[in-house]
Amino acid sequence: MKKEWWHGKTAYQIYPKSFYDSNDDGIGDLPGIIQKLDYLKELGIDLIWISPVYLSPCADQGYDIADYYQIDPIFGTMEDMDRLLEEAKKREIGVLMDLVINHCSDEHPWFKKACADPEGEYGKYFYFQKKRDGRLPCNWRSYFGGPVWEPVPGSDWYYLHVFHKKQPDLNWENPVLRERIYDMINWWLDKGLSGFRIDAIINIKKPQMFRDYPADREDGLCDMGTVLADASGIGGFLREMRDRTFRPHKAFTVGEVFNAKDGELADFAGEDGYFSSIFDFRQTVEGKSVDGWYAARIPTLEDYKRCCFESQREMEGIGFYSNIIENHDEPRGVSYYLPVEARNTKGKKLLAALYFMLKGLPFIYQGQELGMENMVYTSMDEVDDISSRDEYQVCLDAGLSDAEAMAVVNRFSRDHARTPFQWSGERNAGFTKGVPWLKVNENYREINLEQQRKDPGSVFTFYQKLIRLRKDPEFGETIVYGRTEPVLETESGIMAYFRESEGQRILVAGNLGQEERILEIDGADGEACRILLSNGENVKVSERGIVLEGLQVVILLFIADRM
Ligand code: TEU
Ligand code: CA
Repeated sequence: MKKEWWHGKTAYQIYPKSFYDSNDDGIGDLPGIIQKLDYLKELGIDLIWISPVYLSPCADQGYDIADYYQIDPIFGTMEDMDRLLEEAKKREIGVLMDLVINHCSDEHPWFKKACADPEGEYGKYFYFQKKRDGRLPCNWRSYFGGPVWEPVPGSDWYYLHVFHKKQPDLNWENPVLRERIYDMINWWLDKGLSGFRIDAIINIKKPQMFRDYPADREDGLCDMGTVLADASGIGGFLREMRDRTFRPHKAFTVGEVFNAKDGELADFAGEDGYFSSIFDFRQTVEGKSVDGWYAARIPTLEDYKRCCFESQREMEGIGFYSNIIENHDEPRGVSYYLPVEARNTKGKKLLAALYFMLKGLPFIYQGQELGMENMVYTSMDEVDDISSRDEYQVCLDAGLSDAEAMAVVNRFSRDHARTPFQWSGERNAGFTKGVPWLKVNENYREINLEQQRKDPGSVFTFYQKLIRLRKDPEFGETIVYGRTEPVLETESGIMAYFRESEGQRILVAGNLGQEERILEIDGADGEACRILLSNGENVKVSERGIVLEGLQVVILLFIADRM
């Protein structure tokens, strides 16, 4: 595999609004990120992805951009952004911004001009249609509920939005629009960004605009997943964008790609792919349902294991997935994948090691390194996220009681990940001296950085060690480039795999249950193995095998001349 500058990195997602507030208005900001760069360095991070900070009315927390060339005043100024790039560079940290180009905000000047004259120049930047025979052009359902068509006030035109109505879709079929996007991307890359995380990109290619698909709910609408499965030709757009922007800048790009079709993986993330990498969402979508959150099932650790191995196999020889256990759209990984009895420091480290050691580029979402957990919501008044609001309504429409609907929101809300970072045991978890824009999780007195930094047994310290392994001169190469070989794959309650390169093997073995387990693995005996990391008090490797306590994970280096 051709080596790339980013292969050995460890990435970190920052959700700026909730990271660190430098001026006590209750909202995290760019100067706040700058103040915490040394912290990220201490953790071992060398690439950060910053969720959107562009000018935005924040209908979808910045994923609705009103000006791609301005920083929203709640986050700071363009000077702050330049300073962030400079300070990050000094510390050898690369910065990725979020590229939201499927749609913009309805408050973007392009859209305002378009609404004033849907048939004019700017009208072609979007999708405008009129009703036909009294019906909307098609029956697609927006991701945030309701039809994708919204009337332009005071006219008989409708515009298309696959997300919220304040997020009109940009018309990628229009070459003029594409040029404006490429100009913008190059403008940012010229500033010294390392690249982008690319939002919702699969949506830029629509199938025929006037085609209805079979309704999958009583609202008569159909899921966008069905619609996109019928679209073809996205490659033309993505290749053009890559060649005009990312490639000449040697930028790293990671695509938010949910529905790549079978056999298209290399097109998206191979050596000559549209992107450097794409996120592995197999475990994220496992158990989800077109009916909505209320019908979704939370994956078990067994499901999690199966998903990881499937993805590792699928990507082998093609490229690098970007691996996650959570992001700003998901509940906290430890609250989601771990069963209740495993939601403790030991279980959190188990999950950390199992995902982090997989082949690919690991992304840590802010607070994950502390083992931050889900909130407990008792009323919708405490919930901000538009997707949670929509899904709550879907629950009620499906006949669930308020209490049942709240339970669903508690399982899946995007706000779980968006609560302020827990820096310390001080008021508001040390995130702000003002009033935080979103409630801080009450558990900040037990779970916070200040305390974990001092504790050699903390989740934070464990993540630091995991990150260091990736950079180890002796075996880091194997962790970055080695093949993944599942072992004891059919044994339930165990997730174990080798990372193998020439002359070196590293075993990652985790006990997903509470009872002691003994793993018989060829070549594993006390002398032939070196313990690189474990979350247990003692690691017993003997002729009998590897003894794992409940929830124990071990990372063992098999010494070459004994193999
Ligand atoms: O998400 C795209 C997306 O398709 C899913 O995340 C999903 O629709 C959503 O989480 C429903 O709960 C990206 C961003 O990550 C997300 O924050 C934005 O809301 C969305 O795009 C629109 O820009
Ligand atoms: Ca602030």
